[in-house]
Amino acid sequence: MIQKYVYGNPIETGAVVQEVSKSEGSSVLLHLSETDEGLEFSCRMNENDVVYGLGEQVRGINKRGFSYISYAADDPVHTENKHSLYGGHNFLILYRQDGAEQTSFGVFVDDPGKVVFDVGETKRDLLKIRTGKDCVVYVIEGDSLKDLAKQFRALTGQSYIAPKWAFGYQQSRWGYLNKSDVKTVVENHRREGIPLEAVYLDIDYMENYKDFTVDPERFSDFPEFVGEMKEQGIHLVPIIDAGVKIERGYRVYEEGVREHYFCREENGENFVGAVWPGKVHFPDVLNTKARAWFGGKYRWLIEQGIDGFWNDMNEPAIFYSEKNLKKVLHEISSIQDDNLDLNEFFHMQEIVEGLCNHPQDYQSFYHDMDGVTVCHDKVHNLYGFYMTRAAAEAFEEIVPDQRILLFSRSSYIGMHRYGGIWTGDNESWWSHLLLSIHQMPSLNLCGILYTGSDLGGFGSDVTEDLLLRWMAFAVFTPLMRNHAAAGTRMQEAYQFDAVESFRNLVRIRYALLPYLYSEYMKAALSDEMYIRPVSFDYPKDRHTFLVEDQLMVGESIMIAPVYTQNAGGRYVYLPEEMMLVRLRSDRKRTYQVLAGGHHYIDVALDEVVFFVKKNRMLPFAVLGDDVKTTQDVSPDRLVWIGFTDDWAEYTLYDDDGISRRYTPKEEWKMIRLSKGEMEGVSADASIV
Ligand code: MIG
Repeated sequence: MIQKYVYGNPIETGAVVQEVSKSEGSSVLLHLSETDEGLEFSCRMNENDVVYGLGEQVRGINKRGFSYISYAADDPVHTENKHSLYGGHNFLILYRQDGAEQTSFGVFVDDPGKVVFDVGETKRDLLKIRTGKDCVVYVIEGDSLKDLAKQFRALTGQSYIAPKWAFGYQQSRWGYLNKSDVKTVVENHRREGIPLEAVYLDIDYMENYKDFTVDPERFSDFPEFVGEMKEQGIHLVPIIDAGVKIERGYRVYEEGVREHYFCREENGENFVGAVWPGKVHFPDVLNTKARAWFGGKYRWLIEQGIDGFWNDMNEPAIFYSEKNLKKVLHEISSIQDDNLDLNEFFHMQEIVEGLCNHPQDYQSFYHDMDGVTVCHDKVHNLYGFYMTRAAAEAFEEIVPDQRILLFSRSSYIGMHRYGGIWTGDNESWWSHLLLSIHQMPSLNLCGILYTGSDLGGFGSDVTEDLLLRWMAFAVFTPLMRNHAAAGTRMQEAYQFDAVESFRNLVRIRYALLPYLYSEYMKAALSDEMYIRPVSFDYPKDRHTFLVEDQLMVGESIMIAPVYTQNAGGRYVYLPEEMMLVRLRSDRKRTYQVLAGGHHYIDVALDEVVFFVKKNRMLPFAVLGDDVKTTQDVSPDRLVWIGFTDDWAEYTLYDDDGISRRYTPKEEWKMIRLSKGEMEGVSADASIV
């Protein structure tokens, strides 16, 4: 059951697709009070209450004990003291394990401005949500965690479906400067027998960082190059940045100015910020016409054979605004001849550093939301969503029956209908591998299924062992992309001594593809979660609510990644008897039945392990020696891995992977096998 409460005069955000009639008053589950700045919703939390959700954020799966602020931030240092990352995902579930006085519920705050979730940071037993004066609050009640998640998804719409090739292994780096760099990456993967599906083009492919241009020298004869890559099974995925370079004669800029498609200041002049291209204007993607115009620009690249994009810098990130820079430079020049004391020195340092993503800049420009002028600050979290929506809506016109890969850095609830996200500029830190493990279920709960982190870490130098562990985890995340920042250690799999281990890890991903793709598609088409906290499947087991580093992936398996350096394995909690699957490679598989409870599992650096639930099974592809892409994974050559002492069933989903005709449910293939027909250990075998 969903209740909708409307406060003030809220902006239509497009987050919700289901009609819900308005309820009077306020929810009895949340105590409402008004402050000078806005509204405050609060609720007491019992000792054992668990809070899930909030999407892309720092800290754990259970969000208790910290404050999270939805205000999209271009902040590349994702440490646990931060309150905001790139998204605004204002949905959480408060799950009550005991105490029948109130039920569990979900709450979605539809307010695209700043929203604060104090989940027991200030007071341990108090949840406080602070919003603006104008917002819509949806309160969802239901029978179970899965049911609450599903109702929320019905409210906000079906998750984006990527082409099947985007479930293959992908390589990226900021700093592939020309065609020859890209070719080298492809050649090395092919030479080493590491499957590869896509190479990303970061900002270096453009001419002076201008959107919808390709550098004519470094990437000459671009359509031919795209075609040549495609012949080798490689998709090129260019980046699109939010800011449009101010440059006379540059078509996108000139059209935008002429048609008034850019965000404006109060005095009507186009707002000027600076990002990679230098000074830019920001397309007003919240305006229907401007959005159609900007989205239409992607056509130029699609016509050259491009079928995937990543949208960056769309918080939007602003290195500095023209206005603020003037002010700061003026202030600095005025103290030029002074004998600065330390306070003055630190002040100077602060104002220079503060130029980046300055709150005042976000308050100083405006959108024309189809006739209504709205200050950016009030709708800040919508920008990345609407930039991505611009592209997705255009794709429907340009290639109505073809799936295009699309994901964004910034996002808001509702964007999951148009594309996925990647989790931005993490670091080559072990703690960020764990952070990624935490973020996946939280994002899935918010509808964002197509997602993953920069494997190996974006900033800093990766080490071989970290990349191995990271990839062993990412075998299970829909987006499996190795990406790194310019200036860091080269981190393609073939750069390391353990190249054979990397090959095995990627091949394991391809062997699991029939399962992973099937589970992704079923989750997307049925409004379910592809990756979940363990408690979602075992809510009666109190222990599972304490598990912060194991995840359910699809309907059949649980994973327990190793994320600690020099650990030769880890402790795992099994909520029931399960079958441990150990993959040395896609061909070396061993099985072992483990009793419910705590176990220590050895996991070598080059192994993937997972656990099959009782009476479940999964398809596993038999790969040829030379698998290059997802095209080489044959749906007809499967073995079934299962754990049962009798029989098991599995609904196998498959389709052409590229059209938007998703096989109707009646045709989903139900497969029923007895234990003799599958690989594994019978559940009545001896238990360890
Ligand atoms: O200011 O395009 O998160 O993935 O490589 C940095 C360069 C801009 C940030 C993205 C990152 C990308 C980088 N971009």
